[in-house]
Amino acid sequence: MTMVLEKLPKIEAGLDLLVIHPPPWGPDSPPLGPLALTTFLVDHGLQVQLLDLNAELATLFPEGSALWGMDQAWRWSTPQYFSDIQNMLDSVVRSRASHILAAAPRLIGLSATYGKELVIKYLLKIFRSLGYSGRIILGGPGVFLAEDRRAYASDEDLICGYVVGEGERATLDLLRIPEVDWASRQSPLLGTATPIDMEYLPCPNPLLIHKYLYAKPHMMVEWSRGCVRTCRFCEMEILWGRYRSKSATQRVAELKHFYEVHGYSVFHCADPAVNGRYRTLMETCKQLRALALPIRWTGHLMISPAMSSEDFLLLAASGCAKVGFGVESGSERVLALMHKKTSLAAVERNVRDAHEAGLFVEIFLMVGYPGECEEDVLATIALLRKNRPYIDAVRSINTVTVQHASALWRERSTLGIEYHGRLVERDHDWSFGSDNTLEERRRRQQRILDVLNELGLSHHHAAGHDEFNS
Ligand code: B12
Ligand code: SF4
Repeated sequence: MTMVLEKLPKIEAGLDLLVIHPPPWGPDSPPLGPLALTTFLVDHGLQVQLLDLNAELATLFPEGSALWGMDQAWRWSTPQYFSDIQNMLDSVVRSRASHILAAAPRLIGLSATYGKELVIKYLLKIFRSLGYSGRIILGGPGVFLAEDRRAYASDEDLICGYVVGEGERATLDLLRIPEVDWASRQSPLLGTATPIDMEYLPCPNPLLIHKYLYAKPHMMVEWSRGCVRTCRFCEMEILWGRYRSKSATQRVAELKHFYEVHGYSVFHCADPAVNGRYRTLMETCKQLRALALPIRWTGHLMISPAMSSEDFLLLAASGCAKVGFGVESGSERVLALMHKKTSLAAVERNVRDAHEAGLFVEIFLMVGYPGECEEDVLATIALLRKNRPYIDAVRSINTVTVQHASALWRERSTLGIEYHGRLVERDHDWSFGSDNTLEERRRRQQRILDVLNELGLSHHHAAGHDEFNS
């Protein structure tokens, strides 16, 4: 262990900001958000380093590898399980924390996602126990909402700011705040930003991460931010603001660079919907086909009546290996309630055309949307049976989560969604009328799972961890 610890990246002295990416997160590819942020700030002349604590710990504790499966992410956010994880990691985390404090960065930034609260609070506790009295900021989707930031209220002796939403410009602004203004602050600053145009985002620089921590040549990329649709259960509109896209030329130049300069050959697009701008996607695919690089890419697509069978053949010819469709339900009525702006005819056509073009087709399903009834569950089952030949896997089958940055949450009272003060699973435990309770949604989920098993379709209960495994 000492030997391996010594191999870990040195933390530079004189940093303006040290960005820490804490666990848990998929350890198969570099964390795009922290990497994009670090690249942007370095490009703007700041001394910024990215410490990928997630990958470091995943590498140092191969015996705990199951903990990095996304199906195990809940252990990191459940106190009785987290205390075991903490015991396992403690000496290494303390040692890394003392390296950090010895390097004395002007600011430490922690990347927060839902489910990392206990880990982040644990890190803050260690910094405090080592006598740290410097400044820490938190950024990432896990601190977007005021209610999420409340988890850290008792740590605000160390937290001097939160970056809310898109990180690049807001963090740049925070780093430019004069020392005297920081000192006069009584409560943490809130950094918010107006959405940046994608052409001003530099290509994430893989040299800012330590490649030996990643065994696979996999890279997350982003071609767009935000979404052109506004499905009522989804948070993308609020998290990202208006839809923006890189040009086809910029996207292709970045993939070429990643491949030729850094040796990456498998890419996953983090975009909420890769086909948000249909023409740009088609142009991207044409340019990739012409380049004929030996690369593969995957991404999430919204169901689109505009896409033809030829379009999916073009996707395949460009290196696309797998697509994930947000199908959600087999009921036209529920799709309308969700504001999915799709039809079952389009679902069936897209799924069939993608599969016939040779793409691996995954679909996402949701059970128990407010207003869903028995007939709608039967309609979802019928859709699965009918289209079984074209569906390769069900990526996730979730009982509906009323995410707090969604329209569903904002309109919960008007819609008649009720909570019972039993926030056992944060935003899962709600009911709609007498027949749409958590128990009932789980029953419906199980019914559909039984059908998937009968049809021999692989599935996950929640967002899966096999983004890159095919
Ligand atoms: C890819 C992805 C995954 C992959 C990750 C694969 C990998 N190895 O990277 C997989 C499938 C594994 C995954 C899993 C989960 N995910 Co996910 N995922 C995404 C997705 C689609 C893209 C992430 C991304 O790269 N975005 C692009 C980058 C540029 O954005 P970013 O990371 O947000 O970073 C920006 C800012 O947040 C900020 N920022 C980020 N870090 C920091 C740090 C500092 C210091 C500062 C100042 C700023 C800052 O600046 C960055 C640049 O602007 C997002 C949705 C989306 N499109 O963003 C959801 C998303 C991040 N996931 C989410 C969730 C809930 C999960 C799960 C918990 C789902 C589940 N129930 O299983 C799991 C578990 C995650 C875990 N903790 O282990 C939520 C998070 C919500 C929240 N409030 O935290 C999101 C936003 C989707 C959603 N709304 O449902 N996910
Ligand atoms: S569910 Fe998909 S298509 Fe709908 S708003 Fe969210 S990302 Fe866009």
